[in-house]
Amino acid sequence: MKFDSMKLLAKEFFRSDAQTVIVEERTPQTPFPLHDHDFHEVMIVLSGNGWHMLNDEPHFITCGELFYIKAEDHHAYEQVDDLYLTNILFRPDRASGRYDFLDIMRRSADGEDGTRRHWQVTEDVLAQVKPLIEALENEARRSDPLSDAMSEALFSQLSIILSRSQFATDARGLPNSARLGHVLNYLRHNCTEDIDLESVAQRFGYSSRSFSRLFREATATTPHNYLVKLRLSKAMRALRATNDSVTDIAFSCGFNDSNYFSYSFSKMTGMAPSEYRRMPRHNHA
Ligand code: RM4
Ligand code: NI
Repeated sequence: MKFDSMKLLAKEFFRSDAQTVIVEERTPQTPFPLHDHDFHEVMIVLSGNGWHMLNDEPHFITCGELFYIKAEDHHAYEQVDDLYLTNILFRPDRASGRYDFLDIMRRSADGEDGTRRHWQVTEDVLAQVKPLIEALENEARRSDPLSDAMSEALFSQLSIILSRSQFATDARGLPNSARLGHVLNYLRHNCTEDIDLESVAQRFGYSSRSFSRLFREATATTPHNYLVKLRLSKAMRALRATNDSVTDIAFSCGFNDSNYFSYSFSKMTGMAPSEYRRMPRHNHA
């Protein structure tokens, strides 16, 4: 498949050939066109929201989402709203071999072997990795052999913590410091169901007023809006992946009114569902 997109080069970001990992904060991430890289990146959303187009799949992203983006992946950011993120850029080919951070990421995060490349990191884990990311950022500003080694060691720790966070369960009860992540994850996995947001709030231990407020602070959107965007992103994928009728897609994606679906769809994409379906790929303008 031929993509008409730009390629970002490590030499524009890394300070030396020996550097294997650096941090690029995007506070905020501005809209960014389709591109690939000659390095890999771990992207973690800190707050806000936006559309992340990854290999032609739209994801409506918000806080705590982690993506492991391989060099050859194509992605773009669109319609961002206070989207704050941390990018950790790394180069497998340069690693010294003394640290196995790449292996950790590979083993835990490589889509091809059935494990995940996209998951929710809860806010307690975000708080845990924050100082490590800061330390990594500081080390990576210098470029001498010891700083390079320290950066790799820090990334190694980060990778372990982040990989473990994929398997975090709420078996021990849900600490307040992790519940927003669990809510977002729950909504993402159940968005095609008939969801009553009041009961979701209750189930995760929120009063309905503090739920909306805390949700908005972290994501720059409301729970209702988030749900609609999640459903729309499912619908966008289904429009392209299937020949099902627009009405069927609307219903299977959790909308119970196909007019409302078409209205929200055009409001967001600027086109009717049927036009979107016909639109050539790799063009998200
Ligand atoms: C951009 C965007 C890209 C990333 C580069 C380094 O702002 O986040 O995804 O590859 O930075
Ligand atoms: Ni990128």
